[in-house]
Amino acid sequence: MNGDGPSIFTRIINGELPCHKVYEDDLVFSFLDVNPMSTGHTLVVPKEPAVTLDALSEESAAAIGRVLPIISKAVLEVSGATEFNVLQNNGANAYQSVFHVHFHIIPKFKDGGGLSWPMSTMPLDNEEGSQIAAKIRAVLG
Ligand code: DGP
Repeated sequence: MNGDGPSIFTRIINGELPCHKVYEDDLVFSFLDVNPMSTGHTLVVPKEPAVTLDALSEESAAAIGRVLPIISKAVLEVSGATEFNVLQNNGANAYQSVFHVHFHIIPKFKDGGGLSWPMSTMPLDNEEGSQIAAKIRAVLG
């Protein structure tokens, strides 16, 4: 749920809306993206309707983690790609448009087809890095 009733992905999972399904188990559902960035662009979605990854249960996260490599391998075999990106957006400002956790598997082709990546060339400041890493370690316990 995201405040406006079930997400579009929950409705797909429930069979209320059509999709090109590629995989399903008790906790995970996977289907082709309706606006593919390249041939074979596939979404892997927990059935649990968490909005963002940080809100997902460990059980669903483990289930997703188990199948991501397996589905990726199948997508590569079918698309003919040997390289791919796994992308996961959280929050509108981070380019999330469907507010139900999902992972994109996006085959990358030599001709440029697939995801473009705006790589940073700004080096991490060593002192700032030490402080941030220490704070994250403290939160993780
Ligand atoms: P994101 O920006 O990370 O929230 O990506 C959402 C993706 O979901 C986007 O690539 C398009 C896809 N999508 C949105 N609505 C539908 C739908 O109804 N069916 C399918 N198959 N994909 C959808």
